[in-house]
Amino acid sequence: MADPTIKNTALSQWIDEIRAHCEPDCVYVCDGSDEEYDRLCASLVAAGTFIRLDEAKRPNSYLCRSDPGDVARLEHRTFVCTSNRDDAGPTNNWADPTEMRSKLAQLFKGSMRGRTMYVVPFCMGEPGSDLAMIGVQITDSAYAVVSMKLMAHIGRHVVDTLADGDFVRCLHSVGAPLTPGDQDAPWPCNAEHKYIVSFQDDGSIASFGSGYGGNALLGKKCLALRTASLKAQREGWLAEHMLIMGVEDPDGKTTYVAAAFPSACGKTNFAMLLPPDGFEGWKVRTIGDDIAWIRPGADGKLRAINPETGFFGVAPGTNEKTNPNMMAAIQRDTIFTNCALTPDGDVWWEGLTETPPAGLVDWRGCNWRPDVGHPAAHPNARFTVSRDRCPSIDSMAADPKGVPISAFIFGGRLSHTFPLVFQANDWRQGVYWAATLGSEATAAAENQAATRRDPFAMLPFCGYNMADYFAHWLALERRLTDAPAIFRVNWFRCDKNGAFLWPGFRQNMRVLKWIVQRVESTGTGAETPIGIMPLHDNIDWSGLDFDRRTFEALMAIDLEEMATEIQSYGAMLDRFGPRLPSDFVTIHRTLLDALQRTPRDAAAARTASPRRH
Ligand code: SAT
Ligand code: MN
Repeated sequence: MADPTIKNTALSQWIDEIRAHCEPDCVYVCDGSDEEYDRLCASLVAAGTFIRLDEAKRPNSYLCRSDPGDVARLEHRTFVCTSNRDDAGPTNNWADPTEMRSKLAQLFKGSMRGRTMYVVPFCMGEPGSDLAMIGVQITDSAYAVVSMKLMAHIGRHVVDTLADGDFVRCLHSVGAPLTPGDQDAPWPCNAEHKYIVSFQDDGSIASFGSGYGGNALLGKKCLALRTASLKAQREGWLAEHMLIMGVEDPDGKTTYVAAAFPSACGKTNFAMLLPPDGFEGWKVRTIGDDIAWIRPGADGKLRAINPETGFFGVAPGTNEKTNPNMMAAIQRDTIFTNCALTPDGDVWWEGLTETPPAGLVDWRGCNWRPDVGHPAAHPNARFTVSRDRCPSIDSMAADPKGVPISAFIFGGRLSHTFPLVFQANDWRQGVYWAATLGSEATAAAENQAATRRDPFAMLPFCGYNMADYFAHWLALERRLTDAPAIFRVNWFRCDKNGAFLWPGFRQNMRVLKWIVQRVESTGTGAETPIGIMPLHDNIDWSGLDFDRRTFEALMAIDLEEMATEIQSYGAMLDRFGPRLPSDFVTIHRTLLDALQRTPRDAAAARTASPRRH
């Protein structure tokens, strides 16, 4: 029966249709209130899914243990369905939409038996804003509902702002129906079938079989990246896998930058960076740590919002040194997933303290000792927390108009070849450096670690042909009077013995200051074929004794090595065939020519003028 309180006809029909197909015991439309959150968390405690943490140590917080077979976003089970295979492109897992719809119809049939079907209206971006996107997630996972509450605006009020408008249909089931008398699992999921699907023909999303992270919180990677990136391409804006931060100088002037890093590069830590000693008066403020929606304004400048309201961050490695702001944020009101439990009812993970406390229970619920041969927390253990808890949150974080973006930063984890930082010579070259971004699978002890190419850090998230995405980025420049400068950074360059040359973390502020100075036309650098690079004297070293020799090793470009590196991108570019914009091929060739023409000792020789190039 239609719910009379839901005025949007399309929504009430969709709810009825899904109820009839998935056969839940009951349907519940979420109001998004704190009271509802508390009630659902209490039901998750009763079900054995959540453990309430010690109220004094970690107020209003929970630990959740997932099924050991459901611990991460699943790229090989993620599909982009387009009628024309080429529209998904060679970097996506394509599936035929008709075949996928019929496969999923079978899987979803009766999949919610014995469970509550939650209807979660949600808004990515500020409700009522032109930039926002409204979705409705139907799910049989209460964990997904409470997580969505922290990550987005949810509840019935979102349906009111929707009026008769359209919304993104996001259907999710853990795929574990119950028959009467069945004992439910603490983390129900489907061991056999997992699908995370974007139907780009009608913009809907369906996810089956998993309850974890981006597989289940459908507003995140599915809607805010895969679905939104295609919408953005059609409408002339960008949906990016980027953090957004404001850098405030001692005079109170804030410069906003957006930055993309593949996973395991410390993106969240960078978004919450605490300036080091010697940078008194400088502040970094966080707008977002994962997703940016960026639009050209009438003034020809790009403005960005973070469509999320919370953080879903990786726990291992987070500590007072790497991210004190996040440590403060997760003091309370946090959901921890797959962390270890301490005997006094708190959480622990590798890297939190040097020595693990005694008596830990690991992420699978087993007693743990340091010699058991596996970590106590899962490497992809997470915390979910609202941005309101983060001390470094920017006052503009919820501003529906967004913040003006002055620079884009792209960074990978590369032990060799790439210097600490350089500024692309122009927008086109910057797009090239972003498109050829790569990251090594592990902290490389040797120079031969396998590098995964991850264009714009969007490999698993671009909802259409990546070649069209490159073209979209190239074309954007014409619509901007003030195109942001584009930078590449690499915190991970190693010496011959595999030791990191750069201390990273808070010290990255020195690089950020140079970037801000470049875009504010006060920073100086040296011209090289790959772009503009700071010399030792161009970096502010207050509070750090970083010698010239190490800096030179960190910044050195071996022209031959770089030319070989760029040649190696040919194979990746060839995969796109004729769809690759011809401009892109020109940029590739021009760069290669410039490298091959430059005399070996000429790199970093000329000093660039302190203005935007
Ligand atoms: O699980 S999420 O997709 O939200 C995070 C990630 O894996 O990048
Ligand atoms: Mn991410």
